Amino acid sequence: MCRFLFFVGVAVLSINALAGQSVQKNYTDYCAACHGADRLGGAGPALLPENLERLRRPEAVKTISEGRIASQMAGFADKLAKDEILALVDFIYQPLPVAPEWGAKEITASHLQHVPVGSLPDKPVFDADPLNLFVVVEVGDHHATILDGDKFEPIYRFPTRFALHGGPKFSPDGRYVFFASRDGWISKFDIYNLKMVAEVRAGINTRNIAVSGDGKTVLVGNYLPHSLVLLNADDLSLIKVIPAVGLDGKSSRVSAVYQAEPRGSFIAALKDAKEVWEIPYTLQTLPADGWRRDYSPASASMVVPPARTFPVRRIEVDGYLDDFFFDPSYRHLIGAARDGRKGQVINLDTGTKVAQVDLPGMPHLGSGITWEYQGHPVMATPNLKEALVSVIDMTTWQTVKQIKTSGPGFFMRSHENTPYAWTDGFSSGDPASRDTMTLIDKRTLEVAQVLRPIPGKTAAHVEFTRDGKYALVSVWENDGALVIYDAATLKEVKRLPMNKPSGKYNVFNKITRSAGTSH
Ligand code: DHE
Repeated sequence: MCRFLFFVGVAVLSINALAGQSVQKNYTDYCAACHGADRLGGAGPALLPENLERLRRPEAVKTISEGRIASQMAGFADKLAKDEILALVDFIYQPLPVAPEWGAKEITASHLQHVPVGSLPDKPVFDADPLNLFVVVEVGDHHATILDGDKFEPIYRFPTRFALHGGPKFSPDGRYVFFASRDGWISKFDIYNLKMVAEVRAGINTRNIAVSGDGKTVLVGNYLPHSLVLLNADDLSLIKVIPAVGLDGKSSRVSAVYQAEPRGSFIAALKDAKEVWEIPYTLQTLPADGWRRDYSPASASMVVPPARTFPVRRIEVDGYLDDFFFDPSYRHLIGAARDGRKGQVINLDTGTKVAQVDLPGMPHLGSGITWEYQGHPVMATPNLKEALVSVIDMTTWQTVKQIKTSGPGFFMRSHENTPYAWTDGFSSGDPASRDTMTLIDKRTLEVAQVLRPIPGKTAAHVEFTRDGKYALVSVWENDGALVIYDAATLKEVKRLPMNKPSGKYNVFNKITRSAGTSH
């Protein structure tokens, strides 16, 4: 009996070893040329579990079998058997045995300067109003479209890096747009000349970027490695890498980075450290309170960081905060943990917690917006788990109202010149609400209307033209569209076919930090 078990055991081990060998060999033969021998990516994206979170396994099987339309990815169903494809899928969802390096050396080596800095004309090559353009990110086939916001006509469509995430960020004059991909590629695109200027890979798994208010610096937040990366905005060359290590000595993923222009600083959210980091990018006088270790105050009461040294101010907080919203002055930060029911309000000047806010349904603070309600500034955020929009008074930090919507939302938008705040039902598991847009009257906090841009198809993410007269809604499907509404009559005025348009960003609204849009 024992001998029988021994032989079975040896046979199983041998089969596994063989399967392991063949999957490694198949990976080397068919995948490594584009995705890298180390799975860290090359012409194709990195194939690591952290980077594949948005790709469900059946979709991965389909991609390896059939390829991916409008990309270099070929199908392998004619070369690999079904079980070999399944083994490859299992393989790419396995973590790497050793955490990969991605430091200054690797970042610098990845740098691509497509166009010399300052060599392109300073005048747009098109007639459209450069401040009323939209940058539309189409994640279906990894492209972006520059759209004329007056005529609603595409001006130019170009390929982006694989899986962009977070809002693209603009230079202060709106001429350049910066993108981040989940694979860590940061790209700078010249909108006036419709040309990619430079690219660099700043991480292996990146969250998002922020561009400083003076337009000189780009900050990148990474999950892998645990780092912040500072780049020169003109050519995306490396300034420095800041390892994300908490006061307890443990390293942390960076959840997100933001730029706080009125403060002349960047703010970073850390996923695994009970700290918020502020990194000044200008010669600004900042209060000394709350500065820790990395920077010694020059005087007891005031701190003047030297130019472009990017010291880190650590603000210790009560718990993990990984999703942020700011009041318009950037004096207060509202932070929440993805799994928490309470948000905290931190006064960034003093570095102290000043209030707690009720956020019961897992808020998506990154989508929050603000407006004046009965003489008070309020913020509103959708909730990922409940069909509610939370409206919070930003002077008392009390909940003014929880507004019932048609489904849990993901994105929310408005504009100074429109009475409605629009939110989707994108986070709903129910197809009956995923196709809706709920319009909330900002004056009454009542639901004014529920729209169904294309019944049965997922609706998401709204953005307004610079004058607030039109709202552009994404129909989040491969055969999707931008559905453009007159924001006053709520009548559809145009429909543009798009391939899963994840988000669209109006240059003017972004660079003027409209209260109705994300910053
Ligand atoms: Fe996002 C913005 C975090 C999943 C599409 N998302 C942001 C921001 C953060 C964030 C912190 C604001 C940063 C910025 O714009 O610079 N997103 C997260 C998550 O933690 C979460 C829930 C899980 C994750 O895997 O990262 C998540 N996000 C998604 C998606 O599944 C979405 C729908 C599809 C995708 O592309 O991955 C998605 N997130 C977006 C978009 C924005 C965004 C389109 C920009 C919104 C804007 O209007 O500015």
